[in-house]
Amino acid sequence: MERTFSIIKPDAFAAGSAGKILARIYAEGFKVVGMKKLFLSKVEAEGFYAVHAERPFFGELTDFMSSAPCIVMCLEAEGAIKKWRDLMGATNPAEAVEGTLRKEFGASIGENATHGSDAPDTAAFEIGYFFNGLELL
Ligand code: FUP
Repeated sequence: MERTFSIIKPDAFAAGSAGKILARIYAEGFKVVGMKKLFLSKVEAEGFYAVHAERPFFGELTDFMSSAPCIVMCLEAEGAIKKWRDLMGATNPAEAVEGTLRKEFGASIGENATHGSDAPDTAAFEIGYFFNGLELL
C-alpha cells in the first residue's frame, strides 16, 4: 500500500465539485486516510509550494491557493501516487485526457482543480506538511 497527498483546489471547492471528485476517488478504490478543509494563508501556500519558489508563476499560484478554502487529503491505494496522477490528468486541463479530473473540472493551467504528489519523497513531505500521525488512522 502507498500513500499520496491530494488537494481539491479552491476553484473546484468553490464550484461545488468536491462531492463529485470524492465520488471518483472512492469509485477508483482509494481509501481516504486523512481529510480536512482548510483556508490556507499566503505563507502556508508558499511553504507548501517552496519547491516552485523560483518559478515565474509562484506568486500567482500561491495567491490562488490562498484565495479560498480547499480540501486536503491523504489517499491510500496500491501505487497511489501514479494512480492519483493518472486520475487527475495533465497539469494543463486543455491537454488532459477525457475522463480525467482536470479535464472535467479544471479551467486553466493555474486553476486546475486538483493537486497530487509526484513522487514518494514529495508525498512524504506534503502529507507531513498537513497531517500528524493521529489524523491518519
Ligand atoms: P503538477 O505536478 O501537475 O501539479 O504540476 P507542476 O508541479 O508542474 O505545477 C504545480 C502547479 O503550479 C500546477 F498545478 C499549477 C501551477 N502552474 C502554473 O500556474 N503555471 C505553469 O506554467 C505550471 C504550473
